[in-house]
Amino acid sequence: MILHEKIEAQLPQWRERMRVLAKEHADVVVDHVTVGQIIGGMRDIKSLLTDVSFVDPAEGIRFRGMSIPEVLNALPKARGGKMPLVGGLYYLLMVGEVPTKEQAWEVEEEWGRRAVVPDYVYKMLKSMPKETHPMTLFSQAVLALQNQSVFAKKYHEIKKDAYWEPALEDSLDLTAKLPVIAAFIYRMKYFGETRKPRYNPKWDYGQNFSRMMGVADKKGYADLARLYFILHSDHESGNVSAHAMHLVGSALSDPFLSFSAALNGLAGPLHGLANQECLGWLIEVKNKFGRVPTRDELYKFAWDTLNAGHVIPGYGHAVLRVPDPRFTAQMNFAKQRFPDDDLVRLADLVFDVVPQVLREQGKAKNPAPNVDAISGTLQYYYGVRQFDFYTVLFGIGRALGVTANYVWARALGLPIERPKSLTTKMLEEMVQKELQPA
Ligand code: CMX
Repeated sequence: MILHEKIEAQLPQWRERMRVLAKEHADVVVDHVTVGQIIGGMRDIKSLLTDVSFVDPAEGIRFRGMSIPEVLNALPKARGGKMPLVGGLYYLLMVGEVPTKEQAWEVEEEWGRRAVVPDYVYKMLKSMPKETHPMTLFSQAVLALQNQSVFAKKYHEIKKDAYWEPALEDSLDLTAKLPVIAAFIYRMKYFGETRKPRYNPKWDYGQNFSRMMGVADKKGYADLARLYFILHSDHESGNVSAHAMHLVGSALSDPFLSFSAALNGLAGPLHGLANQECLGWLIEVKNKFGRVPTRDELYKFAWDTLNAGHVIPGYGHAVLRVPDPRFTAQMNFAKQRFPDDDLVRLADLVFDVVPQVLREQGKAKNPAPNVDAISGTLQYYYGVRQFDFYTVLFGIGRALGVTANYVWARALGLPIERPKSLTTKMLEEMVQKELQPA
């Protein structure tokens, strides 16, 4: 299997780099930690290791060193579409090289062979109460698949340096089944349909998802699915979903257990749920005016939101200090395909007005849009209007990045995570010591 061969070939070199760092330079100081960072959610403490992606505050995410425009340009495109094959992105994240079209298709074909979801998972989903949140169903389905884990089965039979191999098997199985499960949840929850979705190995990941969701492809939803999964795949290791996957995986819990945990974190309103809030705000604006407002009307509405003590969703970022390139890629997609859509015009106007308002308010460190400022708008255009489903879409994409990290964490033998805690009294004593005259 192509990913297996490519990763195996790189292992000696990566393991040697890790050995040199860990054995010969373990005492080199990387960062210092302040009281504010300990109380403030460990913000910005440089303490995680990943080579899969890096967020540059002045530029945004880079996947394996490549910016979003570079990735979208370089990866092989899907047949009949303008967006790259998701299989090509998975190859890039796993291997660190841009694949040829054939190599990208090898990943797609692996997915095609593995995209069968066992009957008991469907039965379990069907037996859940109707009002269950789609993210709960999604996470449950992943957990239910855990008994299929090759990693869990082989754990006692193999040595540590071979863990990455069943981890890769599980990662491919998991990522192959996620679009099938998500589409089933979508059709079941909102349309009462319980037919098993059929993944056609002749089509790529995006096309299959579009067909299984029942969203007519003539309008380009397959391309949006490809773009969406690529853009949401990875954002370093410190965000809640990626970190949850890494943390649980560091206990050698298999990829199904670990990814279910990642989804539970993604389901939180401060993380993956934010995209639905952004669309909600845009629709609130549109409903209030009954049309796309003028610049002045929007300026006042934005100030009213702030004065009411609310944030403007889709703007600001904990790390980024420029417009999120994931926002820009999605805005370009919308402007190229449906520039006259009211919500797209509104999102564009908001992009013009809100940064100015946030700058005038002077609080947000970054007044620019983040990925969520537009992502819901695109789904809405294609008829996926069930807001609470949007985080499931995020979850499919996020699986690509976090499983690549999982495989490499096992390949490099990264140990169980165990930071040290302090008590409040200890922090106060440290502060007192600092304040005492020398
Ligand atoms: N509207 C109003 N106020 C904002 C703001 C916004 N969009 N963004 C930041 N601020 C405020 C903060 O609430 C904070 O105010 P207080 O000092 O009163 O607490 C102040 O500006 C400083 O915040 P910051 O350091 O710039 O931002 P944080 O790192 O604390 O928070 C984020 C980042 C994304 C949570 C914040 O910008 C926000 O709430 N944005 C709106 C919600 C949103 O879009 N979430 C999606 C995030 C997507 C992602 O993480 O990928």
